[in-house]
Amino acid sequence: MHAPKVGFLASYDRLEQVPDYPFPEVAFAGRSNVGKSSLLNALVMQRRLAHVSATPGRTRGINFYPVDGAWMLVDLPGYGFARVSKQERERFRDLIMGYLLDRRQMVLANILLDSRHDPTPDDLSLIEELELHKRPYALVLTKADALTESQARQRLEQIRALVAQCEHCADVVLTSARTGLGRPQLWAIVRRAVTQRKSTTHEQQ
Ligand SMILES: Nc1nc2c(ncn2[C@@H]2O[C@H](COP(=O)(O)OP(=O)(O)OP(=O)(O)O)[C@@H](O)[C@H]2O)c(=O)[nH]1
Ligand SMILES: [Mg+2]
Repeated sequence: MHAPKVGFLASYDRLEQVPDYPFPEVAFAGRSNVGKSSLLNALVMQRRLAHVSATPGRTRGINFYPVDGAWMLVDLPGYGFARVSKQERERFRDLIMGYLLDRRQMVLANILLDSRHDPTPDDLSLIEELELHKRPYALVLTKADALTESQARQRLEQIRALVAQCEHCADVVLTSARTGLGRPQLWAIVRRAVTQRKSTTHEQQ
């Protein structure tokens, strides 16, 4: 794989502020602290692109990272973090759900699930919403370095079974931002989504 050329473009607090960029977008969403920013960095092999922190609630806006001048990675704030004000939680929810369900440019949402735990009720209701709205997503299990091989295999089977009947789940992949596990698979899933959108847009012209 070539090293992608990636930079930071902009951060927005509200969806209404986000311009109609003419590029396909691949988003990272999931509960607070699940490892979204870390995995985005690992995917493009840059250590300090998206801000990472042990304190949940680190990513507060919607952040755009252009890749090779052709498509965008989008880092979203996390959901399910109790220690922010009700007002801030509602702002996060509007931002995340508004983006994931309605953003026309979004070709894939990577929904991150912590491989060390069962999915939370918030995770499950997000997956349900994506299915209902026919939105393309992949389930990405994070922090697999903290599991034994058999625990990891069990978790992968559990999540695969969960989406066995789902129509819009592109894939389930086991990853670790720490070891790079699953990176080639995730890259392939992302590239496929971007390329598909490009070819359909081309056909329509
Ligand atoms: N063991 C392990 N820890 C990880 C991995 N990825 C991230 N972490 C840790 O998990 C914590 C949260 O990482 P972030 O990437 O900031 O998580 P986030 O989902 O972007 O968090 P918010 O922006 O706050 O929602 C940090 O302490 C990371 O070092 C991983 O693959 N393995
Ligand atoms: Mg983050």
